[in-house]
Amino acid sequence: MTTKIILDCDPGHDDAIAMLLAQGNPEIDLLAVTTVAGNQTLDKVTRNALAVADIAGMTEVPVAAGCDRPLVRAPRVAPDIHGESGMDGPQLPPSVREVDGRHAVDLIIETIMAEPVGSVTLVPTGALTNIALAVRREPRIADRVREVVLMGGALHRGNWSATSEFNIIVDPESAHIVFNADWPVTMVGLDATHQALATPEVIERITAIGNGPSRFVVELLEFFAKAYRESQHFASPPVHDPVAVARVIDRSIVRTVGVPLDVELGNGLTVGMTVADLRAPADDASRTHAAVDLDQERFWGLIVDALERLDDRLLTPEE
Ligand code: PIR
Ligand code: CA
Repeated sequence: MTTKIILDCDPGHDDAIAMLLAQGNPEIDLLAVTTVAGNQTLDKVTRNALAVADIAGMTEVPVAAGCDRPLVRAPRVAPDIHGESGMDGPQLPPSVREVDGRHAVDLIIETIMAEPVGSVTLVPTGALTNIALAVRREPRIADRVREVVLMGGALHRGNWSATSEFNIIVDPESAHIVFNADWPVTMVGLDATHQALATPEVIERITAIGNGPSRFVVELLEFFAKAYRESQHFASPPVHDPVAVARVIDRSIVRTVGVPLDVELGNGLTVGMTVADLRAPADDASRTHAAVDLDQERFWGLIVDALERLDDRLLTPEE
């Protein structure tokens, strides 16, 4: 059984790897890639998404651009981590692909409404602006989506402020809408993604694959490692976004707890914090779940497997 997903992203080094995992894994049916301003401006992340779509051989997958700024707050980008292009490191030729003519919000709604109820999983790996607008514009998608499995938030610490993670703090109002809409939400936050470290051993394993997609990933990881060393005091960089995709492929790779979750919208110290109410016992039937642990060995196994398969696909001539 494959799972249909829409990947809403802001590539972004780790978003690019999430795209490759989604395209290369046989259990994922990638219906669309949509982009949102975050790591860099909308134009830049959309250009990057198209380039990654080329590398992944996504001939059938539409790539549509969405919102170019958060709902309420001023836009902000992360050049210290992702560079001026949003995906610094690899030298990429401009994509020959065209961006889809539809706005990402429309494409998300159309896609969900056209698929059977309960069949589409939304996987946002950037700010939640497109997803929030989609559920406001067409509230019926809340009942139709199987679940929202998002990279964002954290239970114990932030990365953009002491308490808050980048994807949430960039557009907390959108995050608030998404966390409080009546659909299941799994928050794959820093508690899990900070375990997805691209150590030298991991980079060696990916290098050993020796195909085009793997060389691209190694170049991404080399830039990302340097940025994370210099600006975040990390010995190896955490590869956040593919952890959300991995959770969709195999739930048991990411351990979660079922707890109430909400988003702080005040303008004080904790703006953009994802607040878990840990007073009640964890409940598997909770509408909201937070990731707490990652099976690192199986996670990297999925990445390696997907990169190997992508090469096969590129070698298969199209009829
Ligand atoms: C990663 C990101 C932003 C800032 C830093 N320091 C690191 C991006 C990633 O693409 C990921 O989706 C999320 N935001 C992690 O906070
Ligand atoms: Ca991202």
